[in-house]
Amino acid sequence: MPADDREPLSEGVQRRRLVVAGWLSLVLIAIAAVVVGAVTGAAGPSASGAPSTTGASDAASGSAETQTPRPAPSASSAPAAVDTFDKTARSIDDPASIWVVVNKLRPLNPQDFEPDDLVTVPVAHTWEPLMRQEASDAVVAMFQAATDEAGLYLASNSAFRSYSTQVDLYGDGSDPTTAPPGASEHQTGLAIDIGAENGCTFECLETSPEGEWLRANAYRFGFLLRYPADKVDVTGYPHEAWHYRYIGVELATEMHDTGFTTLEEFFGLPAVPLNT
Ligand code: DAL
Ligand code: ZN
Repeated sequence: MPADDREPLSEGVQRRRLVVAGWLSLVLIAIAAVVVGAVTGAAGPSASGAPSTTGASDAASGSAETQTPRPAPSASSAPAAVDTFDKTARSIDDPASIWVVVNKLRPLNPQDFEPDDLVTVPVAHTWEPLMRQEASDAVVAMFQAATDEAGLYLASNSAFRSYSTQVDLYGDGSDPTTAPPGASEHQTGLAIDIGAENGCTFECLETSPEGEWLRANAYRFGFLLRYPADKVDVTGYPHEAWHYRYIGVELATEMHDTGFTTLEEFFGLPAVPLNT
């Protein structure tokens, strides 16, 4: 049938059709709004894990965004531990500094340096020990702790040595465990050769309970085993299980905690080969 032959719709039918069309439009708009809302919500900051810059106000408002569970932060986004230790806090060149680094490449300046606060260390000994006051106090505390904590009795075999004493000891330089005059830590008043009161001295410390206790605990009192067995080509000396150097609790603890065993490596200084 030709289109213009169709019977014209009554007004009532036209109104009903308009009403139905209107409702259909409203339903479609509502569905579209729901879909758009869902899509934009999924891509929002809370779902992406991006930190909110207004966390406090979000929490206060109790918005849907803050109620959405946030993913746990990944391991890679966790803040790294920051070591704030200041390696420049004290001089490593000044012979009066407890951080002074002395080795065959770094002799004392002046060569005949002598500390001005030497005291007698009140501990068991073979040769009367002199050390700087701060180091002496630390030795006393450490020896006492060895007794209290482990029933061990430590003794001093050598502490401060003057330049002229080191000249006598060094002789023709044939002993690889004796530093050249002017390059010995003993001259700083901060070094001590430790043994046991029972007569176990020097190499005996490598296997004795006293040596074992010192290796594990000396850092707590500010001391460092200065010439470790595995660092002879860093320190320039064979293993000396008896030679401890006072560097203060702060530095000793930092080196212990970060795994550094020589001052040369900790401060980034040139290694000293054994035959230097
Ligand atoms: N035994 C150490 C290296 C000194 O003589 O200072
Ligand atoms: Zn020594």
